[in-house]
Amino acid sequence: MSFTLPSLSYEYDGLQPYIDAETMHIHHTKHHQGYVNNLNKAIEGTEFENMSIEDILKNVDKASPAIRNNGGGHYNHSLFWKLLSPNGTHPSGDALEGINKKWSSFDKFKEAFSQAAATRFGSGWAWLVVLEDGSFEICSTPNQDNPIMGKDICGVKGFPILGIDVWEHAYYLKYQNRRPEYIEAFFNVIDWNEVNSRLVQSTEYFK
Ligand code: MN3
Repeated sequence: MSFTLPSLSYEYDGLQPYIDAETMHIHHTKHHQGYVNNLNKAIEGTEFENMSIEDILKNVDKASPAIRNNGGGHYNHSLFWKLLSPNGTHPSGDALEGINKKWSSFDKFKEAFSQAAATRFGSGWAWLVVLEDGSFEICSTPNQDNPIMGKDICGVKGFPILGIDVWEHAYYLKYQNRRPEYIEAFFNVIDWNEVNSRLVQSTEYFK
């Protein structure tokens, strides 16, 4: 089995003015495609060859650095594209309920999430995760690591329902060193229906 680059459900210029077309084009066709190609090479002839991408990440402690980095890269970006939409929505449903329960308001959540994303040193991701008991946490990971890789990765073992890529390749053409502006813009293109749908998927993950 080999992994393939998922297509986007919107055009490269669909997220403008918040995320520019050139960044989206390079990010998808060069960066993500690179993770896919390198992952396929790295798993060839190994015990990971026929595993799902989730299973690869869950067993990452047994994997080579190439599998970890490129497997994480493939999973994270596949997730990221689906969380974005030209028609960004307002937080709603069970996701909003979980956010209010933990942070008492959406604004407080947004502040905490933005802080985690802004202060991740170097390249990485910030996440909103749901834990096995249904409660929410925010955490961040370096490189292409992901919360489903294990508890020691993110401080908690949770299933990511929202994530933001804070590698410079995700924002540098438009925002240069102004990562906080990119994080603020990101909130305009989140598809909260997808966040809610991942929340539903999380029950399957914890089974
Ligand atoms: Mn990226």
